[in-house]
Amino acid sequence: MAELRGALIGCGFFAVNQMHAWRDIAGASIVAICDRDPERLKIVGDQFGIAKRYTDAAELFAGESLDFVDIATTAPSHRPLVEMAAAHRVPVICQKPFAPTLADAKAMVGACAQAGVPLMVHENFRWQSPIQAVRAVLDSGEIGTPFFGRISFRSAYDVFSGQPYLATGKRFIIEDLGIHILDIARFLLGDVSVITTRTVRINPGISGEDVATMLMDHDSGAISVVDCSYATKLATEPFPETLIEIDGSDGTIRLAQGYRLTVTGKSGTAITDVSPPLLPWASRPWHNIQESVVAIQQHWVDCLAKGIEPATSGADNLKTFALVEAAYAGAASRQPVQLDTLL
Ligand code: NAD
Ligand code: 89Y
Repeated sequence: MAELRGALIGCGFFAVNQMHAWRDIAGASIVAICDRDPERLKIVGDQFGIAKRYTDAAELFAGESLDFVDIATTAPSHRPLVEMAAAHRVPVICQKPFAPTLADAKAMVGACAQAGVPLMVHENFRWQSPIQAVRAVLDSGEIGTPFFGRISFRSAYDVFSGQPYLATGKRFIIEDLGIHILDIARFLLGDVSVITTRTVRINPGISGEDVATMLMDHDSGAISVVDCSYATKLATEPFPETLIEIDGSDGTIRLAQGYRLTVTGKSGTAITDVSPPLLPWASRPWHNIQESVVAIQQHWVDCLAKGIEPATSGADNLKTFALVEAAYAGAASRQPVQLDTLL
């Protein structure tokens, strides 16, 4: 099969990882890039040897014949760009957070469905190899039926120097990072019916909340706690590790700092090192996230080839996005929020 011809829109901080990953992936390559900032366009174009460069996405779609487009801009531009891709019948990947509001997200899913265009949200955390290792243990049946989970991300890593916009939005940790951890909770324990949330801001230099604690009822009957913080100073900084505790009817899973996986189940206790590989272009501590970018982009290419829906399709991501909206609503009202009122 001929290589898929892709274009990348948004050549900022995170897009560099996506460009590295596209070079590693069989079956697709990036033939054109777009950024409204000519400086970013030049930096990424020169680094990856891409000659076709556009400062206007409309000109990109008009000028190129594309098999897919990869949108790596920040959320405010996602809806117009996804709708532009749908109008040109170009399959589309869109970075998280999928949109500024759930109403926008639903409209984007609708536009792609109506155009018959595949849509995947770049929700990559569930593709991290330690998280996939936890999923594999659950699938093996070793710990029986899960009844409790804690999915935890606590750090004091300075994310603001690389992503200064994170310090200025009214919303911060749930929308930016919690969205991944909520998605992991869905991936491991299934969909959610009710969420209760408390948030607080510790860092006086930012506008949004930097600590969030969420309690969720899953349709499976399991209960989980999702807790996120960028105000937690630890002896050894864990960024960007997600730590996991799952209790099941026949045992337990613990994914501890340092990528140490302990499984106690039907066949005893096993301790494994599930550290992600350090790809040649990757850099610690981001290598965990960087590896997952390759995995999700390869998944996209495989799904396009087979004509099947990606795991984090737009439709699937509405359920993760609804958790974000519900968390903010519940933090404001201090009341539990039912998810079926939003979806
Ligand atoms: P950034 O601001 O560094 O880069 C965004 C780029 O998009 C900028 O260069 C900007 O000029 C360009 N842009 C914006 N609107 C445009 C438009 N309409 N047309 C063309 N170009 C446009 O942002 P970033 O830190 O790279 O983040 C991008 C997205 O990636 C965000 O949504 C962020 O949440 C997400 N992100 C995801 C992960 C992950 O692990 N999945 C990690 C970090 C960031
Ligand atoms: O933007 C965020 C993301 O998606 O992963 C980590 C991050 O870069 C900072 O919280």
